[in-house]
Amino acid sequence: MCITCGCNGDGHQLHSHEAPSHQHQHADHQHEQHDTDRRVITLEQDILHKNQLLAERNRGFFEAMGITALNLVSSPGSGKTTILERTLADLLPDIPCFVIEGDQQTSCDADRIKATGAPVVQINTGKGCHLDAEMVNASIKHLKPSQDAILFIENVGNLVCPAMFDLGESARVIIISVTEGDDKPLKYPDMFHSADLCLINKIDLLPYVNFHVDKMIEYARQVSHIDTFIQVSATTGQGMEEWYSWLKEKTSVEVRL
Ligand SMILES: Nc1nc2c(ncn2[C@@H]2O[C@H](COP(=O)(O)OP(=O)(O)OP(=O)(O)O)[C@@H](O)[C@H]2O)c(=O)[nH]1
Ligand SMILES: [Mg+2]
Repeated sequence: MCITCGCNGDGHQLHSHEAPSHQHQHADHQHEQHDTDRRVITLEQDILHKNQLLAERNRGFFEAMGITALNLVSSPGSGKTTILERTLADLLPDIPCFVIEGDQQTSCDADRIKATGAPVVQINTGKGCHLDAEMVNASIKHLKPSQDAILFIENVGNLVCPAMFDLGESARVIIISVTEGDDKPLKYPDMFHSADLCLINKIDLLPYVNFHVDKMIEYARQVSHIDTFIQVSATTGQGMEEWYSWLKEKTSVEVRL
């Protein structure tokens, strides 16, 4: 269970049959459960409201500085850090880039980013399963990103909770790798619904896995407003130029604003 957002699975549905003799007991339980649910919902609203206020402060700072802040979300291991490593190697020093790394434990990812030469801050969320606006706010005070920079925020690998937490980002980039299965958009619609761009990573592995790119895109279109899907391989570099073009376009729009 995540102690920050309380995502302990309450409210889930089980598609199984119940014995009729337990109906009365079940009604009492439902009543108690209803009270608990109300408390959980109130707490969740408070947390999200506080998060939203801080997210807007972050957004104001990014806009004033002409910073393009990108929130990278995905399930664990889809290749966020590998994409960043290659991106930073190719874009630095032409474009100033800064990185915030989010993981429950370790500084492994920050160490990998540091090796590229980009300034980086690692956040360890402990039991938490997502970054929030307060963590980002504290990190930017350390990181001090410069004007017109790109700030990459690698969220904790998780396709559920990060969807709820606005960090004040300019855009949200969802990464799905071809080893995860093409049905992910239908199973985790909130995460896809909140994203602006989808990177389909590890396409070098397409010949070896049962993943249909067209089907995945069709599912994502059913649950989101994403109109740009870029197929990449962070390992071979295939498709990365298209990603860089998107980044450059995004950066120039932010600067123009
Ligand atoms: N074949 C292949 N492997 C990749 C590619 N991108 C990443 N990987 C591998 O996938 C594994 C996970 O990559 P990471 O970049 O650490 O993934 P991540 O999303 O940052 O993982 P977390 O931070 O733990 O959520 C590593 O072994 C990478 O080498 C790719 O394009 N092709
Ligand atoms: Mg990583």
